[in-house]
Formats: sequence, C-alpha cells, structure tokens
Amino acid sequence: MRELDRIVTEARAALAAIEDPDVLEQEKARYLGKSGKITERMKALALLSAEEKKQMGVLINRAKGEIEKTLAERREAIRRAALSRRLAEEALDVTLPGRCGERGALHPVTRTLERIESLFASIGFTVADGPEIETDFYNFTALNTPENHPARSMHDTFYLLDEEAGKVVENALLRTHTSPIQARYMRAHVEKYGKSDPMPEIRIIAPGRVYRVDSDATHSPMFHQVEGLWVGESVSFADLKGVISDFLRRFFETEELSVRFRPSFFPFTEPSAEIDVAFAHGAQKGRWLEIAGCGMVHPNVLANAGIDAERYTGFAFGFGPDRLTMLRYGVNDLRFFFEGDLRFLRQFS
Ligand code: 2U9
Repeated sequence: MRELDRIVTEARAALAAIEDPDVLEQEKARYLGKSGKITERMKALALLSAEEKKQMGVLINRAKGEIEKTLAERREAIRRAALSRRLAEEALDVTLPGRCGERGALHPVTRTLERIESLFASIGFTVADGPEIETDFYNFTALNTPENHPARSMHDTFYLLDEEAGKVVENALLRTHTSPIQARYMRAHVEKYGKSDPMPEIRIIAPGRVYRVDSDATHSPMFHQVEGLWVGESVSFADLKGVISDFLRRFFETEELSVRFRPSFFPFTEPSAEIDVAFAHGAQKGRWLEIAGCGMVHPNVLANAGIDAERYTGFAFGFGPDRLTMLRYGVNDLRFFFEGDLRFLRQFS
C-alpha cells in the first residue's frame, strides 16, 4: 500500500516536471506501459489469494487512476502552455499604424509636359506623336536640312549600329528633334483632307524624347522637346507672338513677364527667332533668358508635305521642357533629372 502511494507520489513529481508531450508519453510507459511499475503490480496479483487479489486490485486500480488523472492534467497543461506561447509569439498589435505601399509621383519633367499640353489644349491644339527611331527623310530632308548640314554628322546625331553586320543601319537614326512628328502629321493631314477647300487647319503640339551627341551640366544625350505647329490660310507672325507670349505668362503664372523675339536662323523656318523672357521678380529678375525658338514654317517644308505654300502659311515653335523645369524649380544641373536618384526626385512628389 505504502509502496503504491510512493509510486503515485513519484509519478506525480516526475510528470509535473515534464514540458514536452513526447517525453510525457515516454514517462507514462514507465508506470502504465507493458512492464511499467503499475502493470508489474497488476501481474503480481496472480500470485495472491482471491481475497487479497480483491483488496490489492482496488488499490492498484486507484493508483492507476491517480496516475492517469495526473497524466491527463499534465497533457492539458502542456497544450495550454504551448497555445499561450504561440499566442504571445504571434501577437498582433492592432493599434500599430498600417503599412501601405509607397506612393509614386510624376517626374518633374512629366509634370511640365502635362502642363504645356493642357495650356495648348485650351487654345485648340491636339497632341501628336511619332517614332523615336526616325528615317533620314523625316528627321532632316523633309525639314529643309541639306545633305551636308553639320547636324547630320556622326558627331551630332546617334545612328544605329547593326552589330552582326558591323556597320551603321541604313536610313535609321534617333530623332534629334520632335519636328519629324509634325512632318509626318502634315503629310497624313494632306492625304486625308488635301482635297477639301479650304484644307482644315493643323494645330498640334509634339512632345517627346529626342537624342543628340552632347553631355554636360546643361546638355543630356537624351532630352525633351515640345514643338508646336499651326498651319492655316492666314496664320501670321503676329499670331505666333500672341500665342507664345500668352502661353509663357500662363506657364510661369505671371503677367509681369517680358517676352522678346530675337532674329535667328533654323533651316525649317523663315523668318526665325529665338524667344527670350525676363522675370520681374525672383533670383533671375531682369535677366534675358533664352527659352525657345520659333518662326514661320519655311515654304520648302510646307511643299515637302504637299501643302500649297502660296495659299497656306504656318508658324512653328520649339521649347525645351527640361530647361523650363529647371527654371520653374531652380534646378541647376540637367543631369539630376535623368539619373533616377530618388533623393532628388522625391522633392517633387
Ligand atoms: C515643322 C516645321 C517647323 C520647330 C522649331 C525651334 C524653332 C527651336 C529649340 C527649342 C529648344 C530646340 O530643344 S531646343 O533647344 N527649337 O528653336 N523649333 S522652330 O519648327 C518646325 C517644326 C516642324 C514641320
């Protein structure tokens, strides 16, 4: 009897110290397994008389019941402890601020392009587009740029290399301006409406990337242009001055902006002019800044597109939106725009 009590006490102490469910089952075997301490006592009953068997049997069963009860309690305690541990480990602090995806923003030059597009849209211009890999014809010939012009040299223009053949691809180059967009547009317009009398007006702007062999603080091999074209029956230089001056005042959000047209030369316009602006306030106050070029479309350029230059006239202009962005935000190195450094770009988001 005492011995049974001792076994139960020992089992209780042993089981109470166990944390691992597998170890618990092994420990159970030491008491209730095939040759466990309780099982051995059961077997030994066979040697006793019927009366003793009855008495001892009750005691052994009671001891067995105690151990089973202890086991069940221990299993439950281990299960609960494991659950508590998991709950603590996987705890969620629902009061923490949420993690949301990073918000993107438009590139500062894209913002300038969109601004220019919407200002010109307000006076009836639509946006035209075209390929960045151009033919010699649309990039130069159609725009009255002769065969021997320096702009056509390998030093100024990127040509494409056929690596397998080891030579320059015939008649393919990276456009050096967005003017070929307008040259293509004029031809398509003539094809569509050339027989109408009068031919409907052309009023487009052509924004896009252009490429030149040039790289320093104010020149990048890839940069942007927005050119514009208005062709109709009585489009004059006075219209050009009005449209450009009005646009610049709206773009820079000031009426106190001086605009001047300084005679210049471009192969595709005649007469041609550089456009300078002077601000009445700010860091650049009172200084003339060259901001764009313009002119009346050269009769040869109209004729190349199949437009009667005796009857129709037009004006064209070209802006550098990268430079406009530099002026608007006070950035002094053009290369920042195209290096993709987020520390720079985040300032505009
Ligand atoms: C056609 C006919 C004429 C577009 C023009 C300029 C003057 C000009 C500069 C602006 C800044 C180049 O990127 S920049 O340095 N552009 O000065 N562009 S007139 O004239 C055209 C275009 C298309 C069919």
